[in-house]
Amino acid sequence: MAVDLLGQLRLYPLHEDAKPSYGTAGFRSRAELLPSTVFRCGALMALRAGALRQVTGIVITASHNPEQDNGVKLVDPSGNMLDSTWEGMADALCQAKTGHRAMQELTRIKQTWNVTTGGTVMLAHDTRSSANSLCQAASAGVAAVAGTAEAPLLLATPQLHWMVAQRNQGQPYSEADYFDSLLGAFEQLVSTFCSSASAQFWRPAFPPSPGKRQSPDSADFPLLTHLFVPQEVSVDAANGVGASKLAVASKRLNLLGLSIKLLNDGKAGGLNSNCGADYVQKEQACPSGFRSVIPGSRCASIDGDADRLLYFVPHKTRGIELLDGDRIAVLAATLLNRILQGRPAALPDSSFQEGAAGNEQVQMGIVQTAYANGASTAYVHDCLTSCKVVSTPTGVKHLHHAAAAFNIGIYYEANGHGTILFSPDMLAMLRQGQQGSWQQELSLLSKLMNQAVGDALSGLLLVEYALGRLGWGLQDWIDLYQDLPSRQLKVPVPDRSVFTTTHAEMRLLTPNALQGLIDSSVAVVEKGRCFVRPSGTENVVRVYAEAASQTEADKLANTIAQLIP
Ligand code: 16G
Ligand code: ZN
Repeated sequence: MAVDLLGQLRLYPLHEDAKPSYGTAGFRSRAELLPSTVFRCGALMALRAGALRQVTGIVITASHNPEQDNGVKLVDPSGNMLDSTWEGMADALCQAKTGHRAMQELTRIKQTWNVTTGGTVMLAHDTRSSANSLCQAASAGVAAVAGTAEAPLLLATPQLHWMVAQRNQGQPYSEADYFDSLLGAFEQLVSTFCSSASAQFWRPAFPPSPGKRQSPDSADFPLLTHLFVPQEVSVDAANGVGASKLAVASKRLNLLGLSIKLLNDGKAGGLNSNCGADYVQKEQACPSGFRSVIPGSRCASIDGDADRLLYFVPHKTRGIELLDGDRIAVLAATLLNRILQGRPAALPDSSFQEGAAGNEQVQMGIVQTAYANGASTAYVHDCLTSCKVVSTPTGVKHLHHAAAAFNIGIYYEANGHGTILFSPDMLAMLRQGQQGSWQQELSLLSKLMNQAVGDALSGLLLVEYALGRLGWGLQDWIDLYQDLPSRQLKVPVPDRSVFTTTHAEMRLLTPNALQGLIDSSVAVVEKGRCFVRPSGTENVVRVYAEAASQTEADKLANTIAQLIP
């Protein structure tokens, strides 16, 4: 039976206060403004599935935003975010003021892509109370263009991205398969490369450098540094969807000696309320619910939809030592570099040329954004010399694309969003590796790391494996470099679109003259760096400043914030 598309569009009218705009990661706003946007995204993603004859996906989530917000993340058949060539169409469709105009946009899309019928769309949602009604809107949108909406599942964002990618490659794609893939890879990595048998194997080849500092964890060096030492990690699950997913994983991880102590698991506190990765990073403070955690212990924090991960060490006061996304990228690069060089267990040592004797066939790169702490960039330049550093604008869609250009592309935003991509050529080469070889280790790491998008569970397993494999404690990781003090501010503006940027958002093109004023202020600050960029998720501009001291960084950020017209 033909569907009355116009009639359906009119059932989901654009709210008069809604101003939908496809931002850094899809549409996001207060939940009550979203039904029209979500309905239309349902239709759009069904048409994209129909046009490409593959499955697409939609996640109803507003990530680290408060509970009353919601949003929609659109998943391409590759498992990545919606191809940027469709963002303009998504905007035009969602901004159409009337059902009739929206219908015209859909007709235009159908004609451009020569598609008459929608395809299959997988749906997921986080723990927000608005999820049900918005999932219904998305399903109705899919059905309105004669597509097939699958039953919505409670999932972490990266799980759905993974499932869509697997399914379109003809691979097992259920949630159980997701856990099997990640946890199975972790189990195999630990048993093959961190067991006492493999420790014997590694020992003669990679003795510690004489006279170098040994970490507290490596007192029994060399044998024990290669064993997977039992660890406990206290994880702040942001009272979000990641809590139940981590609970599933932790049963299997316990057997390997990795014990996850779940806090902010959604049983008491509010979603992202004084907790979660965004809170921990922006406030540089311990999340709520961590009172019982012993100062100095190993902690991690994920966000409301479990695609961001940070590590931190609580101090005796409320303060923390933050190990952010930049640091996760550097840890990953160090591990991969040493695997490629066949010397995983060397101690942190900045005089050692990490990249010098690497496997030259393999091009490895780290992708950062303007927010990457200058000390992390300098460390990669100075000590990971075989690793190229590339900067892109903020947002996973930009980083992911840049990382895909390398054989091994590591991308992490400072806020903890990222993963490691292995190119198809690289994966083909790795498949030929024998049991216990570096190829097998990298191949298992490619299964551990979500290849579709940043994933907090993947990231946590990577960090734990890397530390175990290198024989490092948190302090070794912290000692790699010292972050430059920084300050972030946000300044509300009437219209953020007047702020345009270049050089991966590090410089302003407009408003005219503002960049010149920023340059003059930065020039007189020791190790000063500062940039201003419009947010892609809120109507504000963000100011980031870095300097040799916290006082100077604060002062620089405040000075620039006051220049914002
Ligand atoms: C979104 C992005 C995140 C980015 C942030 C920046 C994805 C999946 N998420 O959360 O990567 O760091 O926006 O927000 O791309 P902003 O533009 O408001 O500063
Ligand atoms: Zn998120």
